[in-house]
Amino acid sequence: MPRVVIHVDLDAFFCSVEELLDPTLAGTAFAVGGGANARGVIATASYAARKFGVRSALPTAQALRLCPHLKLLPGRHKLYSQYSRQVMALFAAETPLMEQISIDEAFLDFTGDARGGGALAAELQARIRAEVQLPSSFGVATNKLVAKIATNVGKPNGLIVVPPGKEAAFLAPLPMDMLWGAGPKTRARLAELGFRTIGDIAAWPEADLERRLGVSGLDLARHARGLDDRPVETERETKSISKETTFSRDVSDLVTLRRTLMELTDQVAGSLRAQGLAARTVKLKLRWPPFETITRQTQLAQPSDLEGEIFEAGLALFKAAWARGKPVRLIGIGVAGLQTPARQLGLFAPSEGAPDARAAKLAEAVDKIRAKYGWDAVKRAALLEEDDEADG
Ligand code: TTP
Ligand code: MG
Ligand code: MG
Repeated sequence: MPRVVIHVDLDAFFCSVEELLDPTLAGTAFAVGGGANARGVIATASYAARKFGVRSALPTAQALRLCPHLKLLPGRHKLYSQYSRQVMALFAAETPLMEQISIDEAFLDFTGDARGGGALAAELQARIRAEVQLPSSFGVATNKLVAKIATNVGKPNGLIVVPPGKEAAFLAPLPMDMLWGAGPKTRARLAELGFRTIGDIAAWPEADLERRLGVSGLDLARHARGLDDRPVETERETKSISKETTFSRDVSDLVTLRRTLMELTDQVAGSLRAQGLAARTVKLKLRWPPFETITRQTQLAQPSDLEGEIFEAGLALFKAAWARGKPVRLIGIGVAGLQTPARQLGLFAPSEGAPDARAAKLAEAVDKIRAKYGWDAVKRAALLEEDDEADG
């Protein structure tokens, strides 16, 4: 049975809340964001302002050059959170299979519901409009990837249903940029190779994409064909271990961010080993001002309980998600897909002296010392180094 995955994202969310409280804003070019002096950026812009090129994350000074009559509002985040909770509660009452992925966005899994995805989405959209007075867009498909793209294609006030079997055909004519999940570097590489549409990627030999882009090339090839088997995961049922840090002041230098990520990974891996578990999935969480939170995840080739392997995967996610210099408020790393370590099963046990075996022995020794003398008795050399690294 094909899955029924619904993706929903509120339209111009912060602006829509402002408009709700001040209807004279309707149809005008306005934005929520920081001031033009200092280093203010646009959090979001009304659709009327978007016609001038005003976008999220654009420096406010630049936005005012594009649209001199732009009305700027400072933002009321508590209020936006309240509206967000109201909308999410409405979804949660309809299905336990809900995954909130940002303040205004969620996946809902309605597989097996007799009402059908299209009707359900229409009903939810009408209820958000009637009960919370906010505009939203919906995408319905057999998986998360295609559902989210359908939402984006239909925005604003959209509702697009992609029937089972039509995923690749739906994606093919769309610009490559709509294939979410690919980091800026991968996108740049793809543009260099001359790809324009998602169909261009789908038509390209998979092996060549892998050769040029590594594992992310394989993901990309699958995604371009509309294939995606990631489940809709509720917070509760995702068994995972994670650590995160909220900085007292936003941090934008790579050295600090990288070191923090490694410290957190060190704790996560230690906790995995303490429980005799290895992880298949590595997740990264980032938050930047005002409070947009993103999560990214990737699969390891083999389950691991070693900080080196988990860190490498986490750092790759970080580099794909982070634009150099962007201030970060929170960084976190987590693991999921927990199982007993493959190493102990011995099936693919690396030979003694192989890098993996050495790393495992080192980890074991570190755990012993820490058990005896405390966590800080051992610090990874890389945590002590202050050298920046090449942007690779
Ligand atoms: P989005 O859903 O990305 O954007 P949006 O709801 O404003 O517009 P649309 O979905 O119709 O394209 O983000 C939700 C809110 O998160 C947005 O209203 C403001 C905030 N936000 C930021 O503060 N900074 C950002 O860079 C982004 C992308 C969003
Ligand atoms: Mg939105
Ligand atoms: Mg959103």
